[in-house]
Amino acid sequence: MNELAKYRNIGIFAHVDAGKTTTTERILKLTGKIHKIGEVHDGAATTDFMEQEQERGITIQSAATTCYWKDYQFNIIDTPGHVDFTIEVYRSLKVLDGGIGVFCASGGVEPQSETNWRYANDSEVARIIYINKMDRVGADFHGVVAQIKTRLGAKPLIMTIPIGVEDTFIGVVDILNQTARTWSDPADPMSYTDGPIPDEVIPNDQIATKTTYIEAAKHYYERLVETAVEMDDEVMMQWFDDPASITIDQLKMCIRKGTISNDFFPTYCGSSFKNKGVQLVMDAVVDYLPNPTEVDPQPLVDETGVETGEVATVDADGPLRALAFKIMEDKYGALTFTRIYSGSLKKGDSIYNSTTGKTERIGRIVEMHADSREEVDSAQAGDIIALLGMKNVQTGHTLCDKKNPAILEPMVFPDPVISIAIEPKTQSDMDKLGSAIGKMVQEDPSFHVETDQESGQTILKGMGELHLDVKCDILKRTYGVEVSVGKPQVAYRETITKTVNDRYVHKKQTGGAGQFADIEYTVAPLQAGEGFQFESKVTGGRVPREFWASVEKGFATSNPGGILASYPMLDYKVTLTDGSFHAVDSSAVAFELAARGAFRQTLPKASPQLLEPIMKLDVTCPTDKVGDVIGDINRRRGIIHNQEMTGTVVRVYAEAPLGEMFGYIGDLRSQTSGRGQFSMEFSHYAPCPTHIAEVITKKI
Ligand SMILES: Nc1nc2c(ncn2[C@@H]2O[C@H](COP(=O)(O)OP(=O)(O)OP(=O)(O)O)[C@@H](O)[C@H]2O)c(=O)[nH]1
Ligand SMILES: [Mg+2]
Repeated sequence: MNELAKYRNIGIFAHVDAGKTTTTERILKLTGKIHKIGEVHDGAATTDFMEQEQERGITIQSAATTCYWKDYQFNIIDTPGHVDFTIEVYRSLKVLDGGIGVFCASGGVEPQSETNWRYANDSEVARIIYINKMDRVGADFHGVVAQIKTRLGAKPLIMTIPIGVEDTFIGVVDILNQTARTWSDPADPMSYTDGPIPDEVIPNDQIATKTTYIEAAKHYYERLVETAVEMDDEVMMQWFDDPASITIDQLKMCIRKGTISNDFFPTYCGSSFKNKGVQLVMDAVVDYLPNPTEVDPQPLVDETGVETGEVATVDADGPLRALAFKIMEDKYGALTFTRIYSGSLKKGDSIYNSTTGKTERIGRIVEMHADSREEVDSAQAGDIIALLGMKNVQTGHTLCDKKNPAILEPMVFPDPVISIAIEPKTQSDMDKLGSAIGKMVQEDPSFHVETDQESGQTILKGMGELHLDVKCDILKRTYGVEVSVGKPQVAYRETITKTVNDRYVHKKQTGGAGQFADIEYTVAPLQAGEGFQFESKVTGGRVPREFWASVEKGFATSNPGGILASYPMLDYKVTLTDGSFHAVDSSAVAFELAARGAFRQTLPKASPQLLEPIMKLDVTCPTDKVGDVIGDINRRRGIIHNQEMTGTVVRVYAEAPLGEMFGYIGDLRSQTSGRGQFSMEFSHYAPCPTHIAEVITKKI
């Protein structure tokens, strides 16, 4: 087992198609983990091992793999870029210590890169930046660096600049070492030589002024030193006194400090596909990204999720604190991916699940390599491993030592925005459906399943059309369940717009003990995003304190109440103002039932309103088609926020209701002769126009 200082738990994240999986494949080749490079578009990349990934050429689930570079253990998670699978990025960031943010040299800062970057900011994950696809037409290293500054508000620290561009891209200038690394064979990442920086003028399309590579290298070296020395007072003083005395090791130490504190992001470039530049990124992972002991330790919380002030200190000899962050079903059963923050565990150990209160024995421990695995006997703080044989563990559960229990900060998952109804084709499909769905829901907390009370249909809920499409495909191919699939439906919500004061008395006298609860209350609308709130202002014990929670529960569990169309009610507050009770007949149940009655009685009087999900759109289309594209977005009740010209294409930023966006990709393709692209993510809920709301509520 390696010492903790030599661990690097890293994630690779970016927009769809930026080259995360292609880059991971190169890392695996360079570390000797695989012998032959497999390409994404041939369905052969190691980490895209699901059939659905190979056919579509996209990553759907994050894949973990372990490899060694210069004696350092890399635990790498390759994540998907498509917004429908964003939960995979979210949960990976939770368990990683550092990341590589990949950007496409011609696409720039694309929407999902932006979203994932912000997630990483929230989790304070240290990152290096890798600008990939320098060989592509339209590649513009400095343009992307500028976008990173303006769009992400981040500070890139330029560590390499490209030599040549597009089909003349041959390698990079290593700014810190003031050397040039060039590759001779695009199929072989090892075909490089380190030599002097070329004494040539940089092609105009990269830098406006006619500088040479030597001049540019000197310029960026000076910037790099100035930025780096600021991280350490001693080095800074030494630099003031004698700039020439600063060593490369001192600079590396300073860059490491600034990277870990998120002051800046060491920035590299290359072409993973053409096998150029990836080694420098791997060296940067070792040199600049934190080991598990260098990141803020995970906070512990109490049963209600409030931080206790204690943390899970990264120490193999400490009490066990591990987080189950992903469950994956494969042919051998359920694998529980686990990050150990503190302590260690061995095969056969009994561990305590503090979320469920149950104890379980660990069957086997494996180190994952995409879909293959290597058995290990034990694992310790800092490790990311998978456990076999866990029965009652779900995503987000804390595993610990029964004698010294603790709960790690839980994970929060996004709510699904669309749903489809499915129906098994035959009785045998019906029989298999329940267990298949059970396993799939375990694997993916952003995938929900419900049974429609009236029609008896099974409703699948997810993050987007692609998400549910993939689920239906998994049902069919992995579990052999054939289903017919309905049209996608939008997950609407309801709210109220008026404040109402009201009273409800629940009274029942049937033979024995009666039931009595009397409540007076106000229901009032809240701002968007505030959810459901409850407060009691009752004084003088008119409704005893012990029943307040029952009143709250009664309102909360009445949801979805079917006020307009049976969608969950959002953003409203109930204030209990007064009431009365009976010494014998009042009980928690009576007050809960009173609140349920109150919900049905009062919410319809508070001018309920239907809310629809609004999506953020980012559409790219050729300049001559932009009129058609904008016209179409307007017809879909969209609002255009901004347009940006980049080369021969226009990027249109807009928002539109999800209900109008089904099948959009087909329409966009036909408007733009197949050249348009778009991405869409959930933004917020907004009131649905009356004429549309009427149609929807009538359907129910
Ligand atoms: N020209 C060029 N193409 C590349 C480069 N890197 C990746 N590609 C191609 O871009 C496509 C997408 O690459 P992937 O590695 O699947 O991208 P990804 O970021 O993993 O995509 P998702 O996981 O679906 O979000 C593939 O066809 C790659 O061969 C590169 O450096 N240059
Ligand atoms: Mg991928």
